[in-house]
Amino acid sequence: MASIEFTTQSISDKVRSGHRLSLDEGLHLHEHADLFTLGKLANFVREKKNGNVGYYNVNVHLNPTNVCVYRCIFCAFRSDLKDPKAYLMSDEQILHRAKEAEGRGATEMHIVGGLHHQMPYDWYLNIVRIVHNAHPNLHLKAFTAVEWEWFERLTKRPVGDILQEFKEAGLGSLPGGGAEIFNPEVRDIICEHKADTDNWLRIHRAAHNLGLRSNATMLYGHIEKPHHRLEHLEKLRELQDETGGFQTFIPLAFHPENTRMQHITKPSAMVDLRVMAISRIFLDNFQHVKAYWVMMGIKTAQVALSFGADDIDGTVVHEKIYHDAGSDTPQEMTVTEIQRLITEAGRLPVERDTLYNQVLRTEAAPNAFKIGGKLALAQV
Ligand code: V47
Ligand code: SF4
Repeated sequence: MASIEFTTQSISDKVRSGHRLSLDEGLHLHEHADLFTLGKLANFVREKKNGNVGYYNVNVHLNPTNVCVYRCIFCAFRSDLKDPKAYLMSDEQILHRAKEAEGRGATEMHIVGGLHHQMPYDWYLNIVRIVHNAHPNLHLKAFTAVEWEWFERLTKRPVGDILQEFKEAGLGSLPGGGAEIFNPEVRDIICEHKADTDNWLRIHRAAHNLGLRSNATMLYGHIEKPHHRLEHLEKLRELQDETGGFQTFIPLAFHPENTRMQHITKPSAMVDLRVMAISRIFLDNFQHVKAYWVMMGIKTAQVALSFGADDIDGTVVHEKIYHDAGSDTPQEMTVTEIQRLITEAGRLPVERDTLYNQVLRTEAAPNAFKIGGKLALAQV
């Protein structure tokens, strides 16, 4: 076995002098550094990139159907076609949600769902088209790489063409879901059949090449091992070197309730913070790392703002994927609550739009907004 010629101290010095970590160095830190050393180092990187800002956004989720041809064993959201819990939203229901979103002052609608056995490609395209036509100021962050790959299968067309068609219909960017864990053996167990790692990366590359930004996620705390996490992060870092198109990385903790992996214990706050910190340190070419409070819980998300995260996502109305899997976080938080929890964590709350431009509002008309520019580090 090769001797290990680094220590936590030597790796920390490397990070502080702005150098990139190798996979082995990242793994060493993830497995051996004590939590506070890891946190301090992640906080160093976080403040270097984003100063004291804690970003949030005002968004709503739309999950147009829970019917899904796939059977990921970590998923509590999906339903069979004939299951009593199966649903499929009508155009009217979708438009009602979009109107409600705009009425609440949302800047973003996050659209993801199941791959319905019977719905054609045009049904998905129509969702983006009708919402965009009725509410052009709402940024549509829609469909994971798994869904885009499904659209390729439905149409037999290349994803570049499909993304272009959706872009013309009003698509704004891509969310980061569907990445799960890139290791093929683990992936085959937890989400057999759906878009594999090469396809997930290929689709994000195609989006970036069209000027569409996207996010990236990693599902942890199930059957993966720490080295699978580092391999996953390394693949994302490589693609980001190539395209620069990722905006935010979001580590997602596995929620076991109502899934086929119910026997697994949900990751502890310690694991959540460790994964958050190593992600921030390792992904040196990602500007943002998000502590998705719906998944982490509000209290851990607050601490995560000092363990690498600079963003806690949004007010998040109508979220189903985590709540079906037993998340006991509230269905939504008001802007005042979000601002309070960021301030309590010692950070400066800044509302952003999906593309990290500052959102400007007045107290007199809080549901109206203007989009400012990007924050310069000197301002924060
Ligand atoms: O891909 C599903 C995960 C993802 C469970 O881009 C689960 O801004 C834990 O990607 N326990 C979808 N995780 C959600 C997602 C996301 C969320 C917030 C923001 C953004 C963004 C993206 O949810 C799926 C899967 O990895 N997931 N079931 C579960 N039981
Ligand atoms: Fe379907 Fe997505 Fe659930 Fe997998 S995670 S079963 S693709 S809805």
